[in-house]
Amino acid sequence: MKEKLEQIKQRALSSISEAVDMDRLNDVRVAFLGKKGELSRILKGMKDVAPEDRPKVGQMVNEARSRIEAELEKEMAVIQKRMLEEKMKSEVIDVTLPGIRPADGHRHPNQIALDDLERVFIGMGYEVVEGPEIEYDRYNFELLNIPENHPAKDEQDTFYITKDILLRTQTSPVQARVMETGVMPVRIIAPGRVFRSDEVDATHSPSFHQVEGLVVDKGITFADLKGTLEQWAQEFFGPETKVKFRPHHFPFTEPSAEVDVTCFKCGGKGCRMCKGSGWIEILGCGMVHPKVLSDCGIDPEVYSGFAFGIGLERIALLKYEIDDMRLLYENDVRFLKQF
Ligand code: 2U9
Repeated sequence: MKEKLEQIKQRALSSISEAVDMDRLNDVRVAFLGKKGELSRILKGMKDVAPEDRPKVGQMVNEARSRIEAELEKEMAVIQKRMLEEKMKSEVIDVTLPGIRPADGHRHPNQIALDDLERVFIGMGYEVVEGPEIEYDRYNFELLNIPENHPAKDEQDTFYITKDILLRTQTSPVQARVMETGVMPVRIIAPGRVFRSDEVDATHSPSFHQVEGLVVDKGITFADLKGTLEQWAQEFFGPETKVKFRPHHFPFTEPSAEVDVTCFKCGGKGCRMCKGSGWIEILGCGMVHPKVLSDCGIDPEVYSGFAFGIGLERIALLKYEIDDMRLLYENDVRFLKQF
């Protein structure tokens, strides 16, 4: 029996030393120590052993089991260590390899022009305010001195949702809402998308962007308007830029003007860009109509203000010398990333 046990032990130890991974090691455990394993079989055959020899045989089986278990543990630790080393080797990261660079986006020419414009006005103490694209007729037209039956309200020009709700045709309702709060003084610019029922061509789109400005305080005059717009034009188009105010009409401002700047391409000499005139029309402006002030709850005897409106696409097309507005909406990155 002693030899048989010794032989089992030797076979177990050599199987353990030959095992290459945890699965093989487990097979060895089952084969020698399992319920139906070789040592259990010896114990089951104990009935054939003489009673006086049984304690001795039991002790020998236990010794063999302890030795095999200890060897299994030792080998298990060796295999685990080796597996960990292999895993670390295979997962090694070469930190010197160049990273995978995510594709860069690019600011849209409209956004570049808007950022440049906002920077100048923020520098002059203006706040940027936004408002809803779906508006009430009251804010888009009534409060801006555009009453019922005014031609600007024509269904041909305006996208009506109901009789009283529409897609805003200008960003002026944002300023009307600010004035209505009654918090003075007001010094804001309102950039945003506007909608007019237009056919698409090189200079028109049913959806475009405006940046409107509004200043309301005690003692604001046309001189403040002229100085402000001249300052903006020189920072935006270049320090040599001159501005020219031509009389015009808007329902929400009185007096009103259109503003030209000296052509930033030829400096005013006349070229293809300015169609030989030396001047480029850039925006509309005026002193806020007293009726607009009073309808928005501001006393025109105490306060006065100026307002202006700039077509964002118009200045982006001019500044980047793009000759077709449709290019701004096609989102072809090859075009957009040139600016
Ligand atoms: C309030 C009072 C007055 C905003 C103004 C213009 C002149 C103007 C055009 C520019 C290019 C429209 O997109 S465009 O075709 N706008 O010429 N806008 S004054 O006047 C306001 C605004 C709000 C409460």
